[in-house]
Amino acid sequence: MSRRLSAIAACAAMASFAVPFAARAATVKVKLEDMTDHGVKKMEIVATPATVKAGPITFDIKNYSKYLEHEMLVVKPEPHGKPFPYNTKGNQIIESKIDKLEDSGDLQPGNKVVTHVTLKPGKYVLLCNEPGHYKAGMWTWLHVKG
Ligand SMILES: [Cu+2]
Repeated sequence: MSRRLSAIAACAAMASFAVPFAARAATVKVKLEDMTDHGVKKMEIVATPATVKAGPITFDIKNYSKYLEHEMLVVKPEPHGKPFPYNTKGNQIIESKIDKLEDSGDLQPGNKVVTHVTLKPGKYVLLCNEPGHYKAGMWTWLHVKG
């Protein structure tokens, strides 16, 4: 990077710090749901909005299931579109082998939790790793823009 460009970059970085926290923070509502909930056809994670600005992000998570435990993990996708390492016997992604940035912990039916994560620009996967849930389709993309 040239000296002039790095000076501009430094100014841009300072400018972004000058923006009040409240103006930058985004909230994503996350619904964890499945067939036990009224009118829901399959296990799913619904994130609203699915695109947010980089920086501090609040996840407002609720498990809408009537009977099942769910969770929300924020994960960096594997490089080159590779699948997540998977334990077929346990029917789960191997969490020690993935780039996990946040874990809501197990949420009982009807329970809620709020978590805060600071994310850089990129594509992330929100998923539930209760046994069988990821394979059943309980995941979605989160796009974080710079
Ligand atoms: Cu689940």
